[in-house]
Amino acid sequence: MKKSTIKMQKLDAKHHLHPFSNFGEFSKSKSVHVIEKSAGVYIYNSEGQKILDAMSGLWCVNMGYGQQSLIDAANKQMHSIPFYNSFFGTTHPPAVELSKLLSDISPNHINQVFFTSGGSEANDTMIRMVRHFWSIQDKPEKQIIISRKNAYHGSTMASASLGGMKNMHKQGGLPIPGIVHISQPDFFGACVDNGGQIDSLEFGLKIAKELEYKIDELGEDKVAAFIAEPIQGAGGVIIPPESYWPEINRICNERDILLVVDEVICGFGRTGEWFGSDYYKIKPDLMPIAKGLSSGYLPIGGLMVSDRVSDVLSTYDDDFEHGFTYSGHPTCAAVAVANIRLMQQTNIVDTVKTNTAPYLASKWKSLSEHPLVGESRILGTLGALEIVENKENYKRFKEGSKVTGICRDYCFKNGIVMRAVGDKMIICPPLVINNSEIDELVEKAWKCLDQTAKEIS
Ligand code: PXG
Repeated sequence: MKKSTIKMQKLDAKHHLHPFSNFGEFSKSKSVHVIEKSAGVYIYNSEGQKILDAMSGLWCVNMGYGQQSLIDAANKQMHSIPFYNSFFGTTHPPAVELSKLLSDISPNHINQVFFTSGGSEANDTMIRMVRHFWSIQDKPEKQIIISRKNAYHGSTMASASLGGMKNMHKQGGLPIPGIVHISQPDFFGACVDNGGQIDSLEFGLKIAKELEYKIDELGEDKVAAFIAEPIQGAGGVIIPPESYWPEINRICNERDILLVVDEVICGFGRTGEWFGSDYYKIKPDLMPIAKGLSSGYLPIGGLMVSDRVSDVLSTYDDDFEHGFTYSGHPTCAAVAVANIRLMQQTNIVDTVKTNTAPYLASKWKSLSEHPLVGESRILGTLGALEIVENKENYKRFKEGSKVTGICRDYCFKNGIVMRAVGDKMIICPPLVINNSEIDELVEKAWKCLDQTAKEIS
């Protein structure tokens, strides 16, 4: 290993606290991967190894690495005005242009955006805005937000409370009051619990109806909103059965609650449509966005607001007491503008729909023939493999057997990044991945599965 790599690893272990990491273990291990360079769908570590990034950084580098127009946009904006705020009656051209572009590409009834630095802040903003929305209408008791188990909506106190991750709730006294969780539409998980295949459409309906029962139980006059990701990402790429979203739509239409569709992962082309809401024909009242908005080149997020909500908010004759220093940060906004323009110019969303997603699906599905794979599922460019001990009866490996951790380590060795989430291996490659890179991705995934199977046998 190069001396410079070892030095970097030592310094990192000593001074850098990493997100979602075991601090004690990390500071001792000194084996962190140092990522130095990138191009297209590849990253390069400090040893010069070329690695196919099948996770788009962290579900965000949708347009791939090294896009010159994004780099130029940041450079140009830094020269004119790198930062100015959008408080106290000021704005700047990139924030104006980005708001307009977002209104153009989002569903017709959504025409405004409140900017944040990322998805967590977008979801915190959502909670305050939703409660304010009801309060303005003399319904201050409509406070509760219904979310789902195993959802991920961020890491701040409020967004981690919205999320349904048990391990996160264990730390820091979460969830905060006024947030309740119902089941996730985890079809494969239900097959595992059942020891065999169940009917997916019936299952989707059953899980969706939990929302209706929960609203009845709590009282419609107490419930402010329901939040969900179109496809759960960090929870393990949980693609709901086809019956799920139409039923959720029906329930939200019939009840007086707001529907919040968290587009932080599913937005910006992931499903072969601009938003997951377009794919599933959902009509959101609010849409948190981030990640793919700037292809992750600079941190920016936002809360997209429908006419229904903004019409009410604008009747309030005082301030909405909320905002961040970096709301609408000019340089971040300029990069997001360049990113969306590039997406439009290259017609990437259509390419995903007509070529990338179908080709990736055909290849990814072939992995279900591997002895370790109980299911391979994919929608757009979001894919998961369910790793099982026995495919016939949906039997999982014993808890703590770390099979997916072993597979993830082989991925790095073989020059590919995939994520291990519980019993799942997941992917979310850049939208710009081409067919031969998809071939490489799937060949490497097969090889890693083989090596894992050999090691555990
Ligand atoms: N909503 C969703 C659906 C997300 O996936 C957030 C909100 C929060 O965004 P910020 O920008 O505040 O991180 C996310 C973030 C993982 C992982 O382990 C996923 C996310 C973040 C970090 C790790 O898969 N998603």
